[in-house]
Amino acid sequence: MTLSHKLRTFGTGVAVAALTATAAQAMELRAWNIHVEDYPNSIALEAFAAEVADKTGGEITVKLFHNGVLGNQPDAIEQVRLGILDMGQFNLGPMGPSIPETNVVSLPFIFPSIPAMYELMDGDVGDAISAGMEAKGMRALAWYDSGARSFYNSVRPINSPADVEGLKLRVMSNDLFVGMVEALDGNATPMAFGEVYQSIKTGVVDGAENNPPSYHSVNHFEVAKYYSLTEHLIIPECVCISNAAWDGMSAEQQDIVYTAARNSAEQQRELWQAREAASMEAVQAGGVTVNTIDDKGPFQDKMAGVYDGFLAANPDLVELVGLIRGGS
Ligand code: GTR
Repeated sequence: MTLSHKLRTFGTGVAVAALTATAAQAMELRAWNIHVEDYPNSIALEAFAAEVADKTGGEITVKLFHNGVLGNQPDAIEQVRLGILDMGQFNLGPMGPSIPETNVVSLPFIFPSIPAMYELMDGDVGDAISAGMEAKGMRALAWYDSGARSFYNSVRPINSPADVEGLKLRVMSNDLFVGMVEALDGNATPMAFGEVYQSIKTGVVDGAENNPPSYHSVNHFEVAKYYSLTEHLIIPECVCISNAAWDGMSAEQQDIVYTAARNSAEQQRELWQAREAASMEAVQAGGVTVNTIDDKGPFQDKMAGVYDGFLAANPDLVELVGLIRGGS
């Protein structure tokens, strides 16, 4: 019997009791994932699901929906917050509009390196961000790596901020990224990930920005042949669960789910390193021109206004930003 059937049949009071009883016996967690099935994140999520099913003796199962089939990321984030969806493997970038604490990792060049990001996210900074999420309906169980994002486009290589001028670039849905591109005198278009390939191909935008595995996995490299290693954003990702699903579990089940997510993050981080290298090779074999940028200083200097605006608008996040910047 489905929950809605129960609600119709018994009325709310009895239905809640029935749901609780069912939850203690068997719970299926529906989980959103944007990536293709052989992506490091997807493989790690499969391992997470297997561990949860195994350790709970089948009491909890995780049904994974890869390839973004359950909708775009901003919508999925809202659905997990509301408990309509149980879980999601989210990038923190599109979370900023609804969960302000997550925005600190969307500030350009905020983490000095990937190892520093790991250390901070596995410590106080990650805890503070997860607390912000909890207040808005979900929590982070573990942090996945998403490398560094760089610009790519179909027009020219980017070596200095002046090369960005006039380029139409897709960004994830968050005003911070619009501000970032505008600070470089480019034109920013927020857009869902799934629309980017066609948009570059048809010239709606000239390019976008992403890490090598995503640039490669959904074939953006075929239509935007200049990949310039600006590495302007290091945005971690979460394995997130709705408060509703979390609160419906026993303490023992929560422990199993948490541990499985942490274990999957260890695997994801290892797979990520290998995938990044493989993607860089594959896109170059596919005709992409990659250029490195020895001095990122001119790009960083242009971001002063983005920081000033953010800190002025979010005085309560000044300390968290300071924790990251001083914490390496
Ligand atoms: C990827 C990230 C996705 C999504 C995508 C995008 O790197 O893993 O969750 O945020 O970028 O650009 O929309």
